[in-house]
Amino acid sequence: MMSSRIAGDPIVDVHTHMYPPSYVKIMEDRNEIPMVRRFPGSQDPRLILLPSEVESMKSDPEGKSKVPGRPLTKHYASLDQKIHFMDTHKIAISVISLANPWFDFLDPAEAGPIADSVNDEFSKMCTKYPGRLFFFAALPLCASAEMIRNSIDHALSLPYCRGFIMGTSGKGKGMDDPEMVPILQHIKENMVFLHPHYGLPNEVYGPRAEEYGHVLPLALGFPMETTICVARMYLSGVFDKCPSLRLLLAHSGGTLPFLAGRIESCIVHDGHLLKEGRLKNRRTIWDVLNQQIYLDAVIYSDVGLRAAVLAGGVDRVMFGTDHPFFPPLETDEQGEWESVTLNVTSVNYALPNQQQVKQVLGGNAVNILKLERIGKEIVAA
Ligand code: 5CU
Repeated sequence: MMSSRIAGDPIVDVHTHMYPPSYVKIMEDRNEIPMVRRFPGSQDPRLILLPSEVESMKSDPEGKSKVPGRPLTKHYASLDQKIHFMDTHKIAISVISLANPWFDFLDPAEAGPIADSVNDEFSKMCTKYPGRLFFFAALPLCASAEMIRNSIDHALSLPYCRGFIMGTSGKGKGMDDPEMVPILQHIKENMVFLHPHYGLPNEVYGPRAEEYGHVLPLALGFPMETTICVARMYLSGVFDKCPSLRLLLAHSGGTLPFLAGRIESCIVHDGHLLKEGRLKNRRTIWDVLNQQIYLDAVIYSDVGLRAAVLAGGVDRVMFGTDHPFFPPLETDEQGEWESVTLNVTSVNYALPNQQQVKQVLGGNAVNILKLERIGKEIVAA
């Protein structure tokens, strides 16, 4: 593969999802989350994904008072629509990834071949737009270790693969499970994009949760899930056992930039860790943030973005959109999305100069994910 220069100052989206048609078909054939279902009162089929959505399905299975989930518009599965979205927002390059919950729910015996075939579908999409699309592959984490290793090797043989997306549940016991260590070691220095799906137990949202739509699980459950996952990885020593691991955290690290100091303080004041000798010669959570962690810029405010940059370093934060989630509700979905412009504005507002703005909007992603390495010249939009 030869190296080429990317023209101009491209905007790069590192957090942008798709459900390819074959994956939508899997969800259509299911009657548990994740699933796609039609309801009499809704024009589009509905995509029902989150554990918190199960409660409303239980109390109103026919969706008579409130249709559950979100509309499955063509933004989720259509490549033309992805390119239209990119063009509308002047995004030169997208690193696309399967959205949650990946292959976590599949029968372990089937998960390997399905994952390889979905990753091949992603690869083909990238081939149609050389240089504009790359992808993070998804892994059959519910399958055997051998199958997972084979899928890692398969994905890495695909030219536009730039790493892996995975949820916080690992092989079912979380990312601090010792069985995840050889898997993360096998991934080597390729990026792992860690993304939430499971949120927090429904009870924490209280008995009136259904009145509040998706706000609590998405605004609070997702970020806390990511934060807890990374804290567990840190406390179990995953970052030391996998020194080449590079972790890109969704939603600017959940609440990690804000809570890292508190995590550190709880560690150094913990008698149990002291007695076990685990406080000696350790890297702090700040060290790990600056050495092995990258953050996306999907945080929707300059305050959050500043925290991400202060915690991670300006050269480790990368722009994202979370498309096709967070579409505009009252304006045309084919036009500009407020969720995207808010993230662009936050980057511009939070950073002191244009050099840093360009880094976060695209330059960092090009360098970190080696997006210049394709077989031909890339012409930025
Ligand atoms: O709106 C949602 O449910 C989601 C989701 O499931 N995954 C995601 O990445 N963003 C929003």
